[in-house]
Amino acid sequence: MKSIIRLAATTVAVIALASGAFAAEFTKGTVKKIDAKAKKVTLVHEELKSLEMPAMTMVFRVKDDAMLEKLKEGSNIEFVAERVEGKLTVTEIR
Ligand SMILES: [Cu+2]
Repeated sequence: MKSIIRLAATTVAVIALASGAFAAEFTKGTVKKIDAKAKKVTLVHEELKSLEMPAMTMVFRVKDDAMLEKLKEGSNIEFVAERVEGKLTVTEIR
């Protein structure tokens, strides 16, 4: 019984590690335009492997206002994009 619990705990740890690494996959991009009112940003982005998307220029929603303040038109960023409620959203920036 103990070994089963240990195995389960190990499995959970491995899954957490794997998904964590997946979530933290940053993609390079350049800020082209910011629409603070609509909470949207146009990014020229490199290939987004997590979304199976080739390099292109496109509009993303941003997760929150604090993120918008960090962005400046023309600046190079690294970001994480995810599908939130069916819409492509920038969820992390560094
Ligand atoms: Cu795209």
